[in-house]
Amino acid sequence: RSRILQPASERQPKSHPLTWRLRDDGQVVDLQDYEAKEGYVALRQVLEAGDPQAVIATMKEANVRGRGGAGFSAGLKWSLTMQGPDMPRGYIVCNADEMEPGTFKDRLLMEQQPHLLIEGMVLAAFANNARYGYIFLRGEYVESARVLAQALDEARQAGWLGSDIAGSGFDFDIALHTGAGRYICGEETALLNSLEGNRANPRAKPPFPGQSGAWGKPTVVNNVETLCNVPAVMLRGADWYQGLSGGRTEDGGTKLYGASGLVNRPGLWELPIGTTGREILDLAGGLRDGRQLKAWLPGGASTGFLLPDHLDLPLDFDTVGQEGSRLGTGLITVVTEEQSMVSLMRNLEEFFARESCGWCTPCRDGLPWAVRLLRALEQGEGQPGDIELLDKLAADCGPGLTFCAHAPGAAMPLQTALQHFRHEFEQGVQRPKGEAHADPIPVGE
Ligand code: L3W
Repeated sequence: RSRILQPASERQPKSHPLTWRLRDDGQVVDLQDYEAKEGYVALRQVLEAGDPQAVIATMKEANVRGRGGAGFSAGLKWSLTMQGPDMPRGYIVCNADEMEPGTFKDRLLMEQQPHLLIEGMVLAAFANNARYGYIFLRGEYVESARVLAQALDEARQAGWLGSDIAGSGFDFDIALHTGAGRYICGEETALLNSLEGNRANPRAKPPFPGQSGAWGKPTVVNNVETLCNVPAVMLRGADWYQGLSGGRTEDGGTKLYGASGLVNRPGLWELPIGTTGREILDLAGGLRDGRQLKAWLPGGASTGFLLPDHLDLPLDFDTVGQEGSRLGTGLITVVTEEQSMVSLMRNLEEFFARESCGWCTPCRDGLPWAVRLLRALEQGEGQPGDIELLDKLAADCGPGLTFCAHAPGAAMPLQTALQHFRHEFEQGVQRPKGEAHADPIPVGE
């Protein structure tokens, strides 16, 4: 089991909401450990106060933005659920279907801090008048499943889940649901269809899940990391949370940032939101064997390529968005000078094409077409017009043209690769058969 989410370094001071309760030995924080470090104190206080609207107000004030990648305000989302005496009690769904390439933050949180997630979900349930919760967990995360199942039992036995939680009269329980290995299940409405036992096609929005979600009831869907921020926000307040970013950006709190690819120490660190790519790559020990950085993805495959010139930008939701990319999951993938952008894009688009649910034409037909063109360019067998066709296929997958963000997510790295590294694609046109680019490093299959 990976232990790269480490506590107690000078960069992870005790104030950090996600990591300060971690054990030094990297083992699971069980109920006893968790309670010894103010675990479930926030929940007890909130239940005693008995004011769900106050919880939502604090979340809004703290401006906790969705850590799954989109950055939508969690407090605002909670305030939009259909509530009231005539409404059925709905659901809290934790999106733990972590499958974004290069992303492993939610796995480490669940493997090491399961009670943090459980407490966050009960707090969310209280704020949103939910009766049941589901953790929709990526099926391959067998260690997370084992740890979570044990923690759910512990919480139930201690009275933090079930009927009349902490004597408050509030009832809430959580079921662990494992997925079957489809990236599209991380899209919230496809996730809900899958949870209901249907094919995982995304649904049209609106209605948003808060209005009509699982089984037609009001449903809040939040990412693991988002929910794990809730206990500390409730314990220490909105001003404290805002202050954690140290004025680097208008967003509050910390973020799990990481790096993978050809870096010396791939890893994951909790840092003030707005930390720069340069600081993160420094923590990762720089690039391996003195390689030079050519480009980087700030947060998974469905973000746009940034350049070395962007390394000093604060990595927050809005700044990265202004640079033609998006923060995404905050786990950086580096691309070095020796790597072929055409091979890399062929690899990424194969992933996106394979994971398309097939519901919308630009995604179902456009992505495999893009893969065929990229394979030809990679082999130096591209035809004149192929690059313009790639431009068009990517544009046809743009925002608003498909049911969900899968196709726009596939288009963004392709469009930015074509924008910044067009010459590499041009090299693949009309080359003598079988002659590939100079020394491309295989990207992996
Ligand atoms: C109520 C409105 N709710 C928006 C809610 C919406 C959803 C959230 C974000 O994610 C992202 C992509 C990549 N009333 C609302 C509303 N909402 N308007 O806000 O919505 P949206 O549409 O901006 O994005 P999305 O389709 O939920 C797509 C990011 O995902 N991505 C993928 C990451 C993958 C993982 C993983 O594997 N764990 O996180 C990578 O970049 O940024 O923007 O809840 O209902 N008017």
